[in-house]
Amino acid sequence: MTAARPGGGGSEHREGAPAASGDPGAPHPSRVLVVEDSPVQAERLAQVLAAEGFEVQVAGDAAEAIRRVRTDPPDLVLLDMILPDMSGLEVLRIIKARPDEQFIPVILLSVKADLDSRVTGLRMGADDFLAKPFAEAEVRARAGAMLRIKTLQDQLRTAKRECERLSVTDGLTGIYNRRHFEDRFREEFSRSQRHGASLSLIMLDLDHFKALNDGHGHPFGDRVLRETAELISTSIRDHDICARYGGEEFAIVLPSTNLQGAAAVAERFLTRMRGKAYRTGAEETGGPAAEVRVTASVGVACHPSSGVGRGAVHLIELADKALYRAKAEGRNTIRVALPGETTPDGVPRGGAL
Ligand code: GH3
Ligand code: MG
Ligand code: MG
Ligand code: MG
Repeated sequence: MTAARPGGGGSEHREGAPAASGDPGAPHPSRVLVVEDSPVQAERLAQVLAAEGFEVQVAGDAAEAIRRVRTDPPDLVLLDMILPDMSGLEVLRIIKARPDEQFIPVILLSVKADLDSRVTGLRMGADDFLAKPFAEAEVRARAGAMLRIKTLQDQLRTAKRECERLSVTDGLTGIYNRRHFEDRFREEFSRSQRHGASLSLIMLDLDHFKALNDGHGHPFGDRVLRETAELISTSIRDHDICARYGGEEFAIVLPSTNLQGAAAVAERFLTRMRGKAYRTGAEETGGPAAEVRVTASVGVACHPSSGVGRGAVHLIELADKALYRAKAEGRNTIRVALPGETTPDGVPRGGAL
């Protein structure tokens, strides 16, 4: 995933294609592509399927079938084995060679005696067969069964994608969580070592946040965390990674960015934060309305200019150390890591990476 926010990188797919006609909640009829060069056979199949409520398209050759599958994938393909321009098995291979795309079931149409082709077809990923000449009831039953399997496959795929998104997302703010930060940071650090490119890390910690919670209530504190996450993630590029590192602390990974560039990005966060006024009042505290400003302290470190000697963890230590200095030197400010700087105890807060 390459996006500043979880779920920001992938494209949406049509999911959960509905099954046969008569399905009460069905938003669209299922779309079936019949690939058959005999107009008589194609017409017969199309009629049977259309009578079931499916939206049927016919492709008379392999080239048209491949074009349709690529530009507007159907929910089911009925594929003749013998086509004028290419073998049906070759078309099957092309349809099934898209593992990241949606599942498209393929029913091969073959003459009963052609056992070898059937075995090869199954090995190549065909989902079912229909023997010519067709019995209409069998066409209906097999198409319906395949579409039921497709609906389940689509639901599974959607659920898997949602689980993946949740596993990398911080529940309160919607940005990446710490686990994802650690995975991506390690990857980006190795990449920067391999290619000799700069990699910067910004650690940002809200100032006096405990007092803010105590004075205005936790729901208000939560709102500040959400809006800070929003402010940061809308101030960075798509391939930067913004995560909630801990309670009121954020980590931002900036690939291909030097120390000066990262400090400029951090300055942008602080400027926007200083300009932002939160209104608080009756809903949060029961007290009179007030305007609250929230500031943050920031530490910035960069590989290789900060003198990172002990790998990715050292870069975190250095950004942390710079953040401590920003706190110690008045808060609401940025400090950059200095070459050779070490943490007092040499251990990053929050454990191992
Ligand atoms: P400093 O300027 O030194 O960083 O002071 P601070 O008060 O921000 O730091 P401290 O570590 O003392 O307090 C952090 C506070 O953040 C305490 C904790 O209750 C609060 N916090 C952590 N997670 C959440 C959360 O999810 N929601 C809310 N509302 N508060 C949180
Ligand atoms: Mg044919
Ligand atoms: Mg903190
Ligand atoms: Mg704090």
